[in-house]
Amino acid sequence: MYLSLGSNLGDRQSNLRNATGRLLGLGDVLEVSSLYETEPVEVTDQPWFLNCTVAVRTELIPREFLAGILEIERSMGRLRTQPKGPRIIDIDILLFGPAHINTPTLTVPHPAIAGRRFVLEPLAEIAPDVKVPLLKQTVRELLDALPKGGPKVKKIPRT
Ligand code: PH2
Ligand code: MG
Ligand code: MG
Repeated sequence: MYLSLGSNLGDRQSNLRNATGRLLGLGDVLEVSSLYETEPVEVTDQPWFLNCTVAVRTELIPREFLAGILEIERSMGRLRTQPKGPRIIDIDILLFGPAHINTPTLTVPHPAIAGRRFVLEPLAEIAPDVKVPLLKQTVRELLDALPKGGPKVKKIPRT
């Protein structure tokens, strides 16, 4: 299963590292992408984000896993003020194996995956050949299909 993590408040890098550590309480963290400095999309009047993606193996079912990530967000002090606005930490489920999920609280594959370079670039680093259910394209194909010149995404070299 693949997650997107984002932060644009406080020490963004520590927030991503902290959240990744806490995910160990929900399953095995198999892989973490590089960090990417990304221009905000949708709500553009907010600080730039750091984003990354994470591969996790879990025995939890999606509803339990979602409860776990919401609890991580809450325990890290996330306040829900403005939708899509600034946040200490956001953890989104992108893909959950081959599952299609459509409930009022969870949609998988993530409905915005195909349009977001800040998701597809870090995901292509760890899972380029994974097929996205419903869209029937791989992550690499979706990334290659994005228009050039959209919101900026800059990979931060690992040190
Ligand atoms: N998350 C959003 C809205 N806009 N922009 C970037 N660059 N990165 C994000 O993680 C992000 C965003 C809503 O979750
Ligand atoms: Mg999000
Ligand atoms: Mg979210």
